[in-house]
Formats: sequence, structure tokens, C-alpha cells
Amino acid sequence: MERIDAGTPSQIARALADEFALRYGRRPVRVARAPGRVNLIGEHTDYNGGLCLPIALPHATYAAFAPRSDDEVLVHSAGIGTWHGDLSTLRHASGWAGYPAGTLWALGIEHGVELAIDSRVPLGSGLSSSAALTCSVAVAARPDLVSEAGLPTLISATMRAEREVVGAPTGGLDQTISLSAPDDGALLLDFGRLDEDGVPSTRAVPIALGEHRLLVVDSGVRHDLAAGGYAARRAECQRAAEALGISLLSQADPEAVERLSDPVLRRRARHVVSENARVRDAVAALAVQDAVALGALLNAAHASLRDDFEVSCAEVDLLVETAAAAGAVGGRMTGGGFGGAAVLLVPEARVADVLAALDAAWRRQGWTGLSVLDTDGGAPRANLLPVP
Ligand code: GAF
Repeated sequence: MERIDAGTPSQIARALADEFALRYGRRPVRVARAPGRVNLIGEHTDYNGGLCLPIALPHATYAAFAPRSDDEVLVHSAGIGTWHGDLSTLRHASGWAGYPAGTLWALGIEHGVELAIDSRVPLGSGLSSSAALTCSVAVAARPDLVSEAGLPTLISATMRAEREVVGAPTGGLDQTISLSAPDDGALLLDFGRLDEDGVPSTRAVPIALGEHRLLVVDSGVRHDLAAGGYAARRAECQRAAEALGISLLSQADPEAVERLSDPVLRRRARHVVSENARVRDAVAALAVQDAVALGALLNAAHASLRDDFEVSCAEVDLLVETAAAAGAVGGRMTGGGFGGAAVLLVPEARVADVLAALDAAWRRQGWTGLSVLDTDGGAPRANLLPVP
């Protein structure tokens, strides 16, 4: 199984600045990094006014930036491609370029830009490669906003880029953790308690799991949040909330949910309400370092995402089941779903067994593309790096 290395930020920044110089004939003015994330628990709750518990990954996206005196915009993304437009076409960039161009558009940048981008976050794996990209570009383009006062502008611009340019109506979880992660541990986000700028209230949650490790295993099945499934789930949640006569589905009464006449809306709502309760329970389990209780919550979350919210897939289900049979105390799909990665809670002594069992299961199926990432239990929020 391939191990995806996060790399060393200063080395990645140097290589990216060198690539920038080769491409544009000068050094960048700034280099920014923004982390991906693994969401430990609390899935599809953000846009329902609920709780999420993400952890920033050491795997990040890096953006090298320089302004231009004209209105041309040039973006090069390592291994992906180049995009050339101008200020008037930012809004209409498509595909991968919609993320960086959309971010510059949403920030109202009024001068041309040269950008070089490199990422260590696996793409389309439910580990927030999209927000790592938009947040790295936003921090590189507007370092003056890297402060508590600037945070709402950065969050809303990166969300608008995804919603209005890329077409993925995401809920704020990914941008918030990338831009405001604690250096260590998870961040509890409460989308039921937004400040006047729409930023969720947050609280750092230490992760101390003794002899247990968190593993992130990527199934290799790529997902695309702009493809329709994600927006369809949002719309169903909206309809369920309307049927219940409430504005935030996460706060629905579980008994009222069971009385919903539409079976699909009932299942969607059941996931959101039960998931919100699981996040609270997970925070309580972490407070007393109870890995077994946390593992059971991860398993229940997976079953709920698979059966009630219907956003898992055969590969990620097999990953979670195989890991459990080989000794994981819990595991679940992480991120938006329809493919991507799982987060597994594994006793230190069983890590090698679990990885070997996953490799064997993939070989039996004739599948490829399995990889593992270490989480290190947290990583710093998006920041500027010294320009090498
Ligand atoms: C994606 C979205 F971007 C988030 O806002 C969130 O809804 C998540 O899916 C599901 O929990 O990552």
C-alpha cells in the first residue's frame, strides 16, 4: 500500500518557488500553505446547523503568488495543468481552475496574478483538497486577512468560489478547519451557533488515544462534489426540515423524524440528528480517552452514512469492514462520500495487521489505488511561509 507523505513545508515551498521562477522568470512574492483535513465525525451536519469534529492534516496545498501590473491571470498547478485568463474571465473558469480563479474572483482581486500551486492532499478523497486549494490561494492573495478579523472574509470567499464558480454548494466545514485549525488535535465546529459574520463557534478538542492510532486510508475511488449527489442530499435535508417545520435539521426531535411520511426524507433526517448526537458523544469519549467508545461511534456513523444517508460506496464499506475484522476498534467513511477515504481507529499493535488485511482484500477484488496517510493528530492552520 502506498504511503502518502505530507513532505516538509519548507522543502515544498522551496521547490514550488523554484518552479514559479522557471515558469514566470521571477521569484514569487509570497508562498502560502493550507491543510487538508480528516473529519473524525460529524458528516453532512455543517449545512444542517450541526456539529463537526475535523482534524487538520499535515498534508497541505501550497500556493506561490506574485501580482502583475496588467489584468492577466496565470495559474499553474503541478501535475494538473495551466490556466490563462484575465480578471474578466475568473468567474467563468471551469474544472480545477475554477477553484483558484474563483477564489481570486470572490476576493475581488483587481490586478493580474501569477500563481504556481502544488498539493500533497490526495484529490477527490474526501480529505478537503478543494478547500486546501482555495484557502492556500486566498492566504497568498490576501495575507492582510490572516487574522481573527479577516477570517470571515476568507471563509466566505473560499465558499463562494466553490458554490458560485465550481458549482459545489459546500457547507463551511472544510474552509473553517483549514483556516482556523488548532496546532494539535481536533476542532469542534458548531454550525448551530454562528457569529454575526456567519462563522461557526469553535473549540479545540485534544486527541489523546493512548495505544490507539488514527489511520486515514484512501480507497482510491474519486468523488466529485460538483457531480450532483452532494447537492441532492442538501436539497433532501432542506425538504426534510421544511416538512418538520424547522430551519436547522440537526435540531429536529428524533421522534418527529420517525413520523416523517416520506421514507427517504426520514432516513436523511435520521442520519443528521443521530450524527449530531454522535459528535457530542465522541467529544465526551475523547475527554476520558475512551478509544473503545469512540470506535463504536465511528462504526455507528458509518452505518448511518451507508444506510440512512446513502453516501458510502462498496469500496469504502469493504475498507471499514476489513479493518474491523483485522482489529480496528472503529472506522467510517470520511468527507462528503461517494468514494474517497475512511478514518480508522486501530490499536497500535494491530496497525500492520489492518494494513496487510486491506492490501489482501484489494488484491482479491483486483482493485488498485489504496493508500494510507498519517494524521499526526493535527496540523497548523493555513499560513504564509518564508519565501525561499
Ligand atoms: C464536503 C463539504 F465540503 C463539507 O461542507 C461537508 O458538508 C462535508 O462534505 C460532509 O460532511 O466536504
